[in-house]
Amino acid sequence: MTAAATTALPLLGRGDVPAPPVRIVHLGLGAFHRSHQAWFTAHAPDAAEWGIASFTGRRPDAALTLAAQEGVYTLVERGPDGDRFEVVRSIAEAVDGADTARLEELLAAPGTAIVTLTVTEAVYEKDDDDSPLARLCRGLARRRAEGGGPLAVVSCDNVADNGAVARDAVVRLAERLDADGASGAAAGEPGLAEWVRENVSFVGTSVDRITPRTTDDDVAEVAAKCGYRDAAPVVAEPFANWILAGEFPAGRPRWEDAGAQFVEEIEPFENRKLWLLNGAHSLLAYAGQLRGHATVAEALADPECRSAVEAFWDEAARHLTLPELDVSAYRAALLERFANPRIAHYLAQIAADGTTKLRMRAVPVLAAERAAGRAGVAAARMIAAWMDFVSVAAGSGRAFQDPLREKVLAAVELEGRERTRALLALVSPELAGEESVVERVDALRGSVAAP
Ligand code: CS2
Repeated sequence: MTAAATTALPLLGRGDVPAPPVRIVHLGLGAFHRSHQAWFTAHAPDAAEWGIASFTGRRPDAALTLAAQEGVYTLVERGPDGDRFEVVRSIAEAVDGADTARLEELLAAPGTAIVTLTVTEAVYEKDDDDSPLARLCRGLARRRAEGGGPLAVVSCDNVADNGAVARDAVVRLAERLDADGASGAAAGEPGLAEWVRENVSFVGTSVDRITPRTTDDDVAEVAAKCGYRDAAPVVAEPFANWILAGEFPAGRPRWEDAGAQFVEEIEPFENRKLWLLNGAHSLLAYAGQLRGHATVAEALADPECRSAVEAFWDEAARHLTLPELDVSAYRAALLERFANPRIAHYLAQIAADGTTKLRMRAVPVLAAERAAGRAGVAAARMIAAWMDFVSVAAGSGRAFQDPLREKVLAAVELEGRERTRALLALVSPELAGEESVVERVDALRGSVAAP
């Protein structure tokens, strides 16, 4: 379809159907939020009662584009044999994250029952006043002051123990506001931190849906196949999974009827996802790029990368013992998902923020193997591949993103085992303190070489 023909098409919007009332506030309006939480909410039988106000984090323009089409967008479900198109209407408002007045107003509103988060792994470690979590805290201060009542915060980031990590980060920021006299609590009154401990439930989750970046071709395909203009479609694999544990004191959509699973204990499920899926992703991102591959599917087709992944899965599986985890079926499904030839999931995208990601994906498996009296060679190989990758990237001047980028660059300047030790300390200070681990990782440097 020509550009002129596309421009002549009607823009996607809500038509006569009103937006659902806002009861969920989301921080981190990106593609994954739209293929996952917004999609599950749209599929709940009570979707008409649960609208989402979604605030951008890093890309304000994403809110403008989506707001122009009244929050409505197309989900392109990309299976190995073709695409399915679906219009998702659960986002009632798409808002620029800089609009903190609207955020605070909605967080204080008694009708708001849930805050969901996709703010990226690294944000939970940030203490600056402008982080999304600091903005959340200021909104919660207003909710406390105005008597908006309890609510649930649901972290949907790939962080181990994400519920507790979110709670610790929010309480820490609330204590800071209390100490600065900025939380609105009068002297002698319980402060914001105490209010958060008593009124905010932090729900832990494991989230899963592979969602590569939308391309111009995807936008053109939607115009050609759907007969309307959508400047912000999202592409995702058919598979979607959401496992949650925790309380919702002000209610929630019936996500279980949309396929979500509620469990008592999230940790085993979280570990399965973080180690098997995300662990394999990180291993492929570093080893695969060193071997010249660009996408997950390409890297997995390389026997050397594939066997490194299988070896890592064997190690991780020894610590995933709950029968309902059904690790062999999960592994088989992952191989199929990763091999989907129609999804171009770029390794360069997955390689970002290595120090934070490896802490969740490789370190726990290595530590568990050592506790069981074994070396954890496959997990150590993943860390070594990251070291090789950042060394090559730094040497070639190629950009790479990491919250500890300056420290990574300084460590790369060192020589031999000292370099390995310094890099390992950025991923795990504990492991870097064990000489046998440093030696093991050092010996594995260069082991996934270019073909
Ligand atoms: C990936 C994840 O970029 C990454 O680090 O491992 O985004 C992954 O695709 C999702 O967690 C899949 O659910």
